[in-house]
Amino acid sequence: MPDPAAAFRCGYVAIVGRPNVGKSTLVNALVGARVSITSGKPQTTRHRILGIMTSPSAQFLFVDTPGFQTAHRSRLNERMNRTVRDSIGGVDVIVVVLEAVKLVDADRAVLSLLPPRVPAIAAINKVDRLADKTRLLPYLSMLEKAHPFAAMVPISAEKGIQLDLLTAEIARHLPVGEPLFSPDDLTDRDERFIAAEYVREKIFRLLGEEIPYTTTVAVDSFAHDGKLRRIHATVYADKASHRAILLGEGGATMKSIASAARRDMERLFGGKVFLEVWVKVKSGWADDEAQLTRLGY
Ligand SMILES: Nc1nc2c(ncn2[C@@H]2O[C@H](COP(=O)(O)OP(=O)(O)O)[C@@H](O)[C@H]2O)c(=O)[nH]1
Ligand SMILES: [Mg+2]
Repeated sequence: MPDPAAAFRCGYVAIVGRPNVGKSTLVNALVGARVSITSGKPQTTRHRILGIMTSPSAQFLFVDTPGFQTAHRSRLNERMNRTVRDSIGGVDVIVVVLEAVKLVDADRAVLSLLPPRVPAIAAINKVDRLADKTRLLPYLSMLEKAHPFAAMVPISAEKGIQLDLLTAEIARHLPVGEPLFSPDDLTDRDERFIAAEYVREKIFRLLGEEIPYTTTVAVDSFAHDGKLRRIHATVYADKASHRAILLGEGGATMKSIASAARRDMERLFGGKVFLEVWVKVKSGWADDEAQLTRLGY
């Protein structure tokens, strides 16, 4: 009789949590590549993105999601929250990312979405920032009361602390099955999508509070020219004044955004990239259903 414990496992793992707890950083750390963009600002992730990790015994299909948020109402945010709800249905395991040692209302809102039938694992992130580790103990007993977690694992996505423990806990709940993707695949998203995301990431990282939220990026053309990738992208700003900030003095700001994005693309794609970025004004795109659909939300 074959040993069922030795059989290959494959399944979907939703990564959920309030904005900014480190969901995308965790997905990237597990996959070993930057498939999902990250920044210190909430709402960096706007789409459902699959990060794929294949070990000798299992294939993990991590579903990164936008942070579930309750604060701001826009059509874009409604779509992002719908994405979170849709991602939770039909997965094999849910990893709830929390920030050590916090449990705020926004975390409880996420817990209230968890379906009772799907095992949920708490990943208590950013323990590297926790000077006093004894604070974890009372925190864990509080969490235990807040939700019947299958496991609770303190981790640091950024420093790579206890990620092997987390994947071992996840693997226990994956169904036995053949891999759904090639072991080389890191994501289900294509290079065109990632190119737009990398530009958006630099905007989130380099520009102040308001601009990133009122901005989106579309790739107009993506062509292979021998080993070179030629990419033309447009950044859509909500107002003319935002366009001016995005461009900067003599276009200097957009130039540094574009070259940082290009360097990241070259690293992930493994080849030279020519990137040209235009900045245009498109008012009200985040509340315009037709625009949102056209822009891929
Ligand atoms: N100190 C520390 N910071 C982290 C860790 N994981 C993520 N971060 C930071 O938290 C911020 C939000 O991360 P991100 O992955 O974009 O969060 P998301 O909104 O939940 O996807 C970024 O500035 C990350 O660098 C961690 O383990 N330790
Ligand atoms: Mg994210």
